[in-house]
Amino acid sequence: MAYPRNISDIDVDETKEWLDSLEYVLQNEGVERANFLLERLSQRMTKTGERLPYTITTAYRNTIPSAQEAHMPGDLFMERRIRSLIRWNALAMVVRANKRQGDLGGHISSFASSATLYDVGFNYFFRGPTDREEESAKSEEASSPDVVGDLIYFQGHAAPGIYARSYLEGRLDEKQLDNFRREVDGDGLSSYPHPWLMPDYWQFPTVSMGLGPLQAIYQAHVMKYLDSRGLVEMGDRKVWAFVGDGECDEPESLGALTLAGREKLDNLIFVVNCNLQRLDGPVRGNGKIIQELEGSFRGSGWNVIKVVWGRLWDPLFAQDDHGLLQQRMNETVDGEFQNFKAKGGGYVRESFFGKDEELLKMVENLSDEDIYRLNRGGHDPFKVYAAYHAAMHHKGEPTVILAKTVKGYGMGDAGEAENDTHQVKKLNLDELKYFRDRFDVPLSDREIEGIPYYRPASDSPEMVYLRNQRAQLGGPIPRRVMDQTRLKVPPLKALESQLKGSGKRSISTTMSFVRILATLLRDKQIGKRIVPIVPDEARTFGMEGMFKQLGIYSSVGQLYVPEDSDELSSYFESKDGQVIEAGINEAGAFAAWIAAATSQSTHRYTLIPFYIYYSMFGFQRVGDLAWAAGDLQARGFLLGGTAGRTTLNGEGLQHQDGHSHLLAATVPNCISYDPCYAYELAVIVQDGLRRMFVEQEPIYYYITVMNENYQHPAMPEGAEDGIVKGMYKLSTPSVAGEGGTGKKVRLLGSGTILREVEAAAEILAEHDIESEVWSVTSFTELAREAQDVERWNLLHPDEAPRMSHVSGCLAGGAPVIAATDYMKAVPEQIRGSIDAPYHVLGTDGFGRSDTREKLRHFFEVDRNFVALAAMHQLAKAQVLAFDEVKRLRDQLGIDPDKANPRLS
Ligand SMILES: Cc1ncc(C[n+]2csc(CCOP(=O)(O)OP(=O)(O)O)c2C)c(N)n1
Ligand SMILES: [Mg+2]
Repeated sequence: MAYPRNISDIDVDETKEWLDSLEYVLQNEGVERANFLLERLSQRMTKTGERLPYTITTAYRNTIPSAQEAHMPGDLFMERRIRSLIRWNALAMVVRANKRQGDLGGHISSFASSATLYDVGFNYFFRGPTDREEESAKSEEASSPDVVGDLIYFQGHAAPGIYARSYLEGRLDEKQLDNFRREVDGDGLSSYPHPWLMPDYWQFPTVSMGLGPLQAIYQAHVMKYLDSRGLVEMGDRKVWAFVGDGECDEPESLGALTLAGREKLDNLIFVVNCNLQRLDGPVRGNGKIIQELEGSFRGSGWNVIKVVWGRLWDPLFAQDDHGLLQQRMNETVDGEFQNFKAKGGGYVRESFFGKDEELLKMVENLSDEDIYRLNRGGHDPFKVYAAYHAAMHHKGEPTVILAKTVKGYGMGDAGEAENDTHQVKKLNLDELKYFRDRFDVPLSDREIEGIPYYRPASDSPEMVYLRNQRAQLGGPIPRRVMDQTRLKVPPLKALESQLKGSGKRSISTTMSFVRILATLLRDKQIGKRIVPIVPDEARTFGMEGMFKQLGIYSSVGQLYVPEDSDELSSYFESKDGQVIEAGINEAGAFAAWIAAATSQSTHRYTLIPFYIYYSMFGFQRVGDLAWAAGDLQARGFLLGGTAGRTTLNGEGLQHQDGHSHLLAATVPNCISYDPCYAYELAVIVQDGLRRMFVEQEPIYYYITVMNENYQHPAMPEGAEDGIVKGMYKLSTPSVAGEGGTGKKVRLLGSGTILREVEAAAEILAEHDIESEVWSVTSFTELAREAQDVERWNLLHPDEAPRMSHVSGCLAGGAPVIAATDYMKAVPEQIRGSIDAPYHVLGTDGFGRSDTREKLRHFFEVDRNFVALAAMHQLAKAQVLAFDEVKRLRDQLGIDPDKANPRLS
């Protein structure tokens, strides 16, 4: 129901009586009692079966009454001067970049609207990480909250403003500013917040809209988790997320609000910059974004602080005895509010106040200019300070500040509140002069022509003030500091049980993974750092035993006796639970994984997260988060469970994953493996621990694990190196005849399809064909290394060429056949490195439910197809006759007119 409902007052006296009663209670018994009465009234009302007569939103005004605002202690004028310089330098940076260097882009109007929102935070609230070396050295123990500071998600398009402040602070120089968006040569500033490109500066990539708010919520959640488990004390640290109002249309932005409300994340503060505009035009021209967001956030259990109006409006509201001004505010849609800032004070007088004689009278003593200057809350440092102050001290709920601003504030004709302001990157001289005058930037007409940066002398009052404010808050931000402590990770022999084979027992690699995880969890050095994360899928992977053993994290523990309390592995929630059960929420689980996988920089305390999920609902579903994880230099393990198009046999088209390895390969620092045997998995996990947590490589791991049960052999001696490089040779079946038959093929297999390849070797042996069988644990890693080698050879033509691992393994001319449970494009990646005929079998096409045997035949990756492909290659190489291939085809019952799985 829209607010306000359009009902007229049919009994003014009765209304007055009710209101007087409320007023009496408020004055004599206080807000709590008034609230109690209202709640009783509303309870009574619901008995009628009617919807409640009031809505979840409040009137279109500031939540904090002006009399209750905390007072900003600093020097307003000084801060305005500093802010104006930041505004100017941010603008100059973008305009210069586009004037001197062609169309490198950049944004002016976003930061123009949020400068005050950031400034008040920088001056009074955002605590920076301290630089105490001894503190980070102590990181075996929990680091203390004053060391690590607050975590701030800056809106991506506001980056120029953040750089401009760092410039004033002396952290960046003019050359760096001039190299904004020139990232290739190393000393430039990245277009947006990217820790990969500026690892000592940016903490969080936010420019893919929606990912910032989602990650911030899980960041706050994981912060509480760490505190609750006694690993990192939270203190009053905060996570701040600056979000665009247009950005709130992303499902990811609002999708996790209820988690924040439910978990009472009072360490989380959202600031939504409600400049009413997005890229193309108004966010809600026909409605009111602030009201809409208020409803969503309140409904999700958030403390909502609206900062709609600046203090210049206060006297007008004070005169609004009949609520007319409020009524006018409530009924005006955002499209009109935008007009008011684009078209000037005269227009506002006429079309806003002009609706009513009484309203017109209110502003009769104000000039059009005065009316235009009636400021919005997000541009008033006092109002913003009061809101931040209230948010900082609010307990038991996360807070959102809905701050109303003007997009392109101060840009005048260059784009202030105009629909195309988002794209403005160039200003003409008159527009620059307007901006300079608007903010009193001390540059002459002549000077301004060169659009210079402006930084007062280091000992000027402005610079001293600026530095002092930050010094009191622990130093400059943004700043990313890594804990470089190398962990002591268990050696491979700790995973002995997985190395020696499963004997007669058939197990899946998922089971093997669960055992590896259990071993690591028991490890004295790293056990407590491990964070198992599941999206309502623990039972799928046989991990329910961990519920009781480790506990599922819940901020309130367990308020009920679980239904299965008498069972060994009952559902056990606890305040210090180690497992993060994210519910059916892959994006949220991934965001929790990211928060844990970056704790080395956000908490200076290393966590080792393992997130296990249905592989189909991984990269394909949350691929952009996986990309952000790369940028973030996240360290941890992703386990794609029930993996493989034909290995997950009974779930069908939307579950069977044949492409996650392709998608994983698109993230440059994601290392992916598709192991078949338990010992391979053990080697890969142990090597991953070493690379990420001892060698500190900025990589993360994606490993597919499967639910097919089979016997696992013991690790062949010396296989470790090949396993991590991506391929190694398994034993070769013997073939009749001294010195072989001269008919030889090389067979490559990965995942469980390796077992089909091994079986194919047996079929081929029956036809006197000798096979070398190779287990390929990662086509992607092989291809990457081969490309790197090729590149090195290209750049060093005068030196002895290097050879890639894959080329070394597959030297010689015998045909090579590769089979995988993934798309053909996965093994195709190494074609260029093979100097022999190469045939690839893969599972292109939509999955479907059936038995594994049927599916492998359908997708043409079973032992028969491997054998057929091998023989066909030998025929092409004139080693045997095509007739023999046809005979084998018929003997194996392969229908030549079989449907093409890619298209059927
Ligand atoms: C996922 C995604 N989609 C689209 C964009 C392109 N984009 C960049 S800024 C922008 C408009 C932003 O509007 P808003 O969130 O209101 O921020 P403002 O600049 O108004 O503060 C768009 C569509 C993006 N960066 N990310
Ligand atoms: Mg906006």
